[in-house]
Order: sequence, then C-alpha cells, then structure tokens
Amino acid sequence: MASSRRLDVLTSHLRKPTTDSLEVQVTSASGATLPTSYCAADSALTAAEIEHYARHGFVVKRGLVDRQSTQQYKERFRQICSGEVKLDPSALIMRDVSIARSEYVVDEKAITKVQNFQDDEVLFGYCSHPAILPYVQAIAGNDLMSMHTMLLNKPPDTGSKSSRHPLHQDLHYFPFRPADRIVCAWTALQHVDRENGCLVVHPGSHATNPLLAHGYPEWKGGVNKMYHGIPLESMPPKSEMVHLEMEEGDTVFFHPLLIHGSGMNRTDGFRKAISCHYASSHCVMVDLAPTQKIMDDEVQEIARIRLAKMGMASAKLTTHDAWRIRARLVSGEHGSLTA
Ligand SMILES: O=C(O)CCC(=O)C(=O)O
Repeated sequence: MASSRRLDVLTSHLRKPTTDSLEVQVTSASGATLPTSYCAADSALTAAEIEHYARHGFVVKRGLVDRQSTQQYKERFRQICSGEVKLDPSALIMRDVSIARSEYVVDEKAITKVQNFQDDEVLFGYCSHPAILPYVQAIAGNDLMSMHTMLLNKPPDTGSKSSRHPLHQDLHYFPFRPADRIVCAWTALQHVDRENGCLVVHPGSHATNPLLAHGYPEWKGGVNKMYHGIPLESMPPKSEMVHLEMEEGDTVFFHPLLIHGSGMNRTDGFRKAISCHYASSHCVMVDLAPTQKIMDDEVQEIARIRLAKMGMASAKLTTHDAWRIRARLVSGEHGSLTA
C-alpha cells in the first residue's frame, strides 16, 4: 500500500465515531485483498497516541511492564546462559562476531541474542503480557500471532564497533503482509541511553519509504550475522534521528517500515531488552521481494543446518514454513497466516 494511503487509513480511524471495530480493506504485497480490523474504538491507545504512531511510526509507553516480569526475564536469560535451562532446538542463540572470535568467553558474555523463544514458558510470558497485548491489539487487531521473539543482550563493544545494529526496516525480515498489521513491542529490561546503545529511530520513515533493499554494511570490525542494513544512499540525516532513552519496563511499539537501529555499547555492562513482533492472524504469506533475497537465503541456510543437527538432513523447510512453525496465537482466532 502506498505510504500516503497507509497514513490515510490510520488517521481515518481518528475521525470515525467510536463503534466497536472497523473493517478496512487492505491490499497485501501479493495483491490479495483481505479484511482486517483496527480497534481504534475501544483502543488502549489514546487518540493522541494513535496519531503519534500514524505520523511517526512509533509510540513509547513509560513503565508499562512491571518490575517482577522484567526481573523474571533477566533471571531466565541468566539460567539459559549458565546452562541451567535448555531451550528447545528451535531457539536461536547468537554471539557477537568479535566476542565469538575471542578466546575467553564466559557465561552470558558469550550470548548477545536469544531468538525464537516461543516455547520457553517464562520468556514467552512477555508476548502475552496483559500490559502489552491491548496496545498491540489497538494497532494490529484482536486476532494476533507472535511471529518473532528476541531477548537482546548488547555486549560492551570490544573496539570493533560490532555492537552497533545497522539502520534497517524490520519488514525486510518478514514474508507476511500487510505491513500495517505487523507491530513490534520492545521493552527495556534496564535503563538504556546513548552510552549503552539505546534504540535510534527515524520518525515518519515508515510513511515516506517503501521496503528498501538491505545488505550487510561494509564495517571494518565485522558485522553480526543477519544484521542487515539499508544502503548508504537511503540513510536519513543524523540530525533527524531520535534516540529512545528508556527505563526498565518502558516499551516502544513500532511499525515494521520504521527505519531504526541501535548504537555502540560504550559501557562495561550488557544492555538488555526483550521484544516480540506480532502480526494479525489475517495477514498473508507472500513471496519475498527480490530485495529480500539475502534474507530468504539466510533463513534457508539456517534451516538446513538446524535440520541436519536434528538428524533430518534430507528434509526441506520453505521460508514460509520456517515462519509458521514459530508463530503462536496470543489472542483471538487463527486466520490465513498459519492456514
Ligand atoms: O535492540 C537493539 O539493539 C536493536 C534491535 C533491532 O532493531 C532488531 O533486532 O530489529
């Protein structure tokens, strides 16, 4: 959907009388038209917050997730790192390129990201957290799947600058549409600021950009696996970037076309956050655009390695299957996404 149309659809809800829910027709990237509901009427977001999301592509809710939960997620992460808790083989444990190369790696210092924790009951509690879900429903509708889960543990930079996360749009990673029915919730598990590499966003970029071509940036100190970025010529001016400094429990909800990333961690501590990407269960799977081929290839490569480790070297998994098996219903009913 063209960006101006996307803004129109979102802002039109502000003008609607408050009926229970609104059916809108959304055309997916594959050309299919599907009905989705947008629950502005009884939304957890205020009209001002919806407008902020529509215009800027993100909205921050302060103190949204309680401290007991944030502490629980951090403790679970510690248990995973120490080996006390073993994750299901579908979970993906990532290490920083520069740290993974170094000789001495202990405990949680080794692990920079845990992805696909949908089968861990403690971490997955975040995805269905009662404080988070109403906001996600306000943006993507009541029938919701969690699609991608991450606990991020940005390490102190070793000097290589590899702790940076290049500017990117999350939609690059996803083979489902429409983009307006996908949203990320990202919660700080501690104080985050420019020193330890908070999120940095380009407000409004979700409305002014299509899905851009992504690739590995040419960084001398190395780039972490799957840290794809937008090309230099599409980089927003630095002066327009906004750093999201947050406290433990603060949560930002953002659009999958929003250009964002995070800076280097210049402190001695690890910077922790937890996130989940949600999609309406009425989204549809699409063929990845030619601009997303790098992503398709890497998903296939990881699937091949995983299947081989599980003794199923001859099995085949399509990119769509790889997404479907990690999708979990978190509210409402199943739809076309997992059909
Ligand atoms: O938490 C971060 O440092 C950045 C995370 C992010 O942008 C992502 O994983 O898409």
